[in-house]
Amino acid sequence: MRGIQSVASLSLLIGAWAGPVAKKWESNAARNPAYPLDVVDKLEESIMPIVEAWMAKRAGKSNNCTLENAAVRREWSDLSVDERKEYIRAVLCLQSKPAKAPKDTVPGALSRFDDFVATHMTMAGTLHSPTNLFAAHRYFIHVYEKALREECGYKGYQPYMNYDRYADDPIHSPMFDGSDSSMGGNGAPSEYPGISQPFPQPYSMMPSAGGGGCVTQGPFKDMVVSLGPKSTIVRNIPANPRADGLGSNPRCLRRDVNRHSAAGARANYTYSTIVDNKDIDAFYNRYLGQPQLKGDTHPWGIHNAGHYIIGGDPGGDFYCSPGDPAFYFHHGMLDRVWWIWQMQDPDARVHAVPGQAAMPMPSHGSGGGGMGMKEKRADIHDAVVDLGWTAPPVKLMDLNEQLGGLGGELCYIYV
Ligand SMILES: *[C@@H]1O[C@H](CO)[C@@H](O)[C@H](O)[C@H]1NC(C)=O
Ligand SMILES: *[C@@H]1O[C@H](CO)[C@@H](O)[C@H](O)[C@H]1NC(C)=O
Ligand SMILES: [Cu+2]
Repeated sequence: MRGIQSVASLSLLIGAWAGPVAKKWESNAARNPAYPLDVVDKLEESIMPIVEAWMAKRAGKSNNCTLENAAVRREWSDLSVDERKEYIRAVLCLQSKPAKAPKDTVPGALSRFDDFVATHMTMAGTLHSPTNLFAAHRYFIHVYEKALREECGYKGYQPYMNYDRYADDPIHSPMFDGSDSSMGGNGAPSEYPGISQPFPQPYSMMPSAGGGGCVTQGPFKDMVVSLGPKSTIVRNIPANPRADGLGSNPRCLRRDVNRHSAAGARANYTYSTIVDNKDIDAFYNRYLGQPQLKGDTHPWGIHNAGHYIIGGDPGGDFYCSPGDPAFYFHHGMLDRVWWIWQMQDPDARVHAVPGQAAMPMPSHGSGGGGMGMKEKRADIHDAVVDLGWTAPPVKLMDLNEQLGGLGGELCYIYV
């Protein structure tokens, strides 16, 4: 270990960041030639020397997490077709395992997969306050990835969705083309009205892209959605037997794979969100599309834009959105964006938490408006992220470091 570290720091000293040490992430970094690097991918490549310098500085404080042993989360289409199928197998496995959620409070959780949906519904305040949004979703994805690996024998890591790759034609992309190595197809044409957005006319509605009905192709065509709805997004969905949405309400997976939404998550939007917002609150606000920029024809903010690429039910429902397995790809991308932002200036940014100038999440779809209370800055080091019975409560500030946080349990990078 010591030998490896000194070689790594030597390579830093001489300014050659691709030193002689075999890095797991380099050997894993195969790219799909169909997608040339976009501006955000290039920005990510450019931070690697900074990441390396940061890790050298953190030596002894990263809980044995190193760039050499870090897990690698990759973009969906950079995985081989067999790797994609292996991921899909693990998700289907999670959907076939019995739920651990308490039956009396969450009778609608039919599987381990649903456990995570129920957590997102019941702990929505914890997950979505300005202080918690980034960190709590980082933890949420981590525990989902852990369940795929530990309970379903998945050997890889959670893939992410680089929105820009699919923005032109998402329904014919490796994410959503309905093939057996995709995350399922589009929903059938329906009366889907689109999804309301927190912006004045003419941007108060994310228009339908023609889908919205049941997904009929691909690995999730027979998926049973049970929890929710809790918001009323899609017409003609049977109401949940319980007002809190936690009852059993078996129905199909509905989607409107939406290019209008994706247009607001193109690489130039993501790039600008990262590089034009040096302050954590400004970054946080822009990520949520706030305040609306003059003349912006796709003002959703990358968070909403990424969500409504999927839309439908439960993807368009603020509370139940993790009920569409594509949710984790979207929040994986957001986590990646946060990491790239942090690494623009790690000394100042890694431990920054959105605070007093952060605007609460605007109401979108239905629900979520003004979510959660702001923590007092003095209390931030005591703040806890509690995902209920899904995972042990952890300190908010332990989630900021992707490489070494949570006592080393968080140890991954994106390529
Ligand atoms: C780091 O690794 C060393 C040697 O294997 C071990 O003794 C130590 O407990 C580890 N520290 C943490 C925080 O995991
Ligand atoms: C991104 O590019 C599109 C045109 O391709 C433009 O309409 C939009 O305003 C740009 N957005 C940003 C944030 O630069
Ligand atoms: Cu969420």
